[in-house]
Amino acid sequence: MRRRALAAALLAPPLAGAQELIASEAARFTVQEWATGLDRPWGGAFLPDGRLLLTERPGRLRLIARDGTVGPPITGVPAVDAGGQGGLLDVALAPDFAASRHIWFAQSAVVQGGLVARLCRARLSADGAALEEVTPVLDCTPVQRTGRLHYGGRITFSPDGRHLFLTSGDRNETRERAQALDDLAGKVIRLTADGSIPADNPFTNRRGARAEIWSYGHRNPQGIAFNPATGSLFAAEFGPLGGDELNLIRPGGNYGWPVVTHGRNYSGTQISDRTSAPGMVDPARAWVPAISPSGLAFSPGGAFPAWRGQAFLACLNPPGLLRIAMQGDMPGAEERLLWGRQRIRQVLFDAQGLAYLLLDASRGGVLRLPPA
Ligand SMILES: [Ca+2]
Repeated sequence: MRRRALAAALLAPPLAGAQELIASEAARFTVQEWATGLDRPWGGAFLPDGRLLLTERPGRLRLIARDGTVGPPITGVPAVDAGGQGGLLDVALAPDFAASRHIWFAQSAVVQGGLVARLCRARLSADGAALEEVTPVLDCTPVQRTGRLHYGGRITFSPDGRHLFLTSGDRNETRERAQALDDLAGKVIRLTADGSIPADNPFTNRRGARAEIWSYGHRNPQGIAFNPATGSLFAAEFGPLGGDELNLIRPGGNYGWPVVTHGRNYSGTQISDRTSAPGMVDPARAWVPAISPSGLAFSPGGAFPAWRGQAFLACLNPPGLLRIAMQGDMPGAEERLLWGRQRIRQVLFDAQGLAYLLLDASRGGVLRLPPA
């Protein structure tokens, strides 16, 4: 792949095989086409050796070498239903991956003639070629007979490695699922690192409530990450027409959907006449018009010291990368980077602080942003 700096191309779209210089308010970086030929990459996790374990939504899992070389599909991935917004979704390494080689992933699965978002654990073989001991751990039931939208499907671990968090969407057909505590749709779910239900979850002792629930009232959260400066958990979710949200997630919190929202139906009609209500948590930030935020990550700094602790959202429509300066847990000024170009499903940072952008296209790939 040719890689040359094009200082003159500040506002031009990226050229195939080329490198482009971008001057951000906080940092100067270049844009590299790092990995190509990927079909709707959705989530990824860096292995300790620096390779990237990456999902493609149609149902493939691959290892990407440090130079961007795309490996063959890893065998043993279970069947997914890739219709609508479903498929193979996020992947995360178990905190003890170096010893156990365990990984976790989310997918849409056919169950009882319907569809469900499913969390699985597996072991990545020593040579990285196969998944072994694939174990479904949790289905976000009840199973839904119709509709292939709003699975959520993003996974993160707490910084201490003791808990796994999974986002689950409302599945779109019946919005009130997000408010129902006997239903795992429209939730942030918390499990222990081995997949069991923690004894200290907020609804463990509430009759009729699912003990896996950490927070509820979510529409379609596809971003989740811990703020390294404060240890707080944040999630990003798609609103309907307008009303996308960044939320500071607290245990037992009701985030309002569909009772309160800043958004409207796609037809323009009203969903709710309220954007806020007692007992419901207001978003840390809401966007009207929409930005369609999928993945969320906080920069570790590294090669970009000025970005340390700032939040980055992968946006689909309008497409681009949104940088949010954080003051503790308060979102501050925003900067729109690479705006209006390519749909970005997820943003990842490697150990050196370089950002990787997963391009949401059937002929997609991964961009890398090294310092200029
Ligand atoms: Ca909300």
